Amino acid sequence: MGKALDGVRILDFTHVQSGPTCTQLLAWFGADVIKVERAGAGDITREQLRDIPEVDSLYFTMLNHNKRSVTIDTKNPQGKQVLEALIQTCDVLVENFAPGALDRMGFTWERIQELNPRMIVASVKGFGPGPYEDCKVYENVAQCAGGAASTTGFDDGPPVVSGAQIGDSGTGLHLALGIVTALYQRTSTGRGQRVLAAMQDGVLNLCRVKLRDQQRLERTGVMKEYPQYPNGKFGEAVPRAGNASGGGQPGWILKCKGWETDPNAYIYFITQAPVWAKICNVIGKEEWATDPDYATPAARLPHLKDIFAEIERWTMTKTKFEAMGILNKYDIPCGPILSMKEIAEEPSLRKTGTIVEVDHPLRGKYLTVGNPIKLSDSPTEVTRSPLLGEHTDEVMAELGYTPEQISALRTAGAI
Ligand code: CAO
Repeated sequence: MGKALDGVRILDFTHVQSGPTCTQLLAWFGADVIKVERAGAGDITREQLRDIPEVDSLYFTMLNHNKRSVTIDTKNPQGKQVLEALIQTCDVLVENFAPGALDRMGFTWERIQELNPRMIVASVKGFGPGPYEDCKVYENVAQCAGGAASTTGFDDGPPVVSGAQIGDSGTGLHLALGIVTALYQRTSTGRGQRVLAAMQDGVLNLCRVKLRDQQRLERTGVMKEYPQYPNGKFGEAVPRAGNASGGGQPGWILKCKGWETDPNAYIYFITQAPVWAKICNVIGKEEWATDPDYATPAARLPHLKDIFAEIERWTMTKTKFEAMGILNKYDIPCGPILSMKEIAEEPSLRKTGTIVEVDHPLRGKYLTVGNPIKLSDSPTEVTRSPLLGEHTDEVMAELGYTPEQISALRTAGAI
């Protein structure tokens, strides 16, 4: 079966996490992704957080599946010529260097346009144009600057960053959408264009509801679904809401049987209005279904703390999976707090290819997260990440270089 992006060639100048997540997705959709790395070292993540000496780390392997690797010294004049040949034959150049690095290599937008007017140049940067545009940025910097950290955590504690890599992988996703959109527009214009995904913008996009709340707060001075209501104080900015679920359906994380020893024996419980009577039945508080202090969502808001304490008395008598089984029978929305160990062992995720076992020539078998986006006409087969420079000769030959020329370029240190 063909793939959605068959025939699309990507010159992949990405490193660390944000850029590689983007090009990995494009590779899974069928693009030919040629990753350019520095000879001898390569993407810095190859050697970061290593669990096996001298073997590409899981950090690298899990972000660079289905790609080819070529090593080119982009500062060597002959290396630059090879890059020019690649620019002329690729559709998209993706990069997440520090601001200005591509220009310093000599590959300005104007130069790239001269070489290939159809080329789409896609970049991840920490910030868009503005006071911080020259800064180098990593995941947690973006979470802090994009509004995630100030709105995450508990009211009486410091800002908290999330385990979800919304700054890096989140921005990689945004960039991938920008790239396929630009490819689509090129089918009618024939022209390439620049695509920019700034990490601050990507995080803020994912924190959209918090900017909504900022404006609600300014207008009314209070947000009744926040745990600060009715007893706590609201300040000028959106406060941290703990585990409250935001929208119109109050939720909280509750202890389950075994919580004393298992840090993940918890369940997320949502007191959704249409199933309120069923919730009351399940937890043995039938009277709450008709009591005017509890019967409507508005009446319940000032009592949420007591309500969740009462529900927790019930969840603590069940394991999170037993509670799930019972609550789902009544369509009461809830979710077990799953550990990474439980997720890794979950058979249904293996079956759908969301968790995949991959074999690597040096590290052996390991688990990775497969393509989370499933296309019925473009199935994903996850293949291992490339060794450093594994495909240099192959790609050079495709560009028309003879074995003698390849060997001369190698001697000159260009590749
Ligand atoms: N041959 C020769 N030189 C190469 C090369 C190659 N194949 N590939 C890269 N280089 C050079 C670049 O030209 C650059 O040189 P100059 O600084 O002299 O112009 C240099 O390597 C380093 O690039 P860099 O500044 O991007 O790398 P860094 O490790 O110093 O910074 C990072 C890393 C991530 C902070 C920075 O790239 C950045 O801010 N990127 C944008 C935001 C981003 O993606 N952040 C997420 C990272 S994941 O948490």
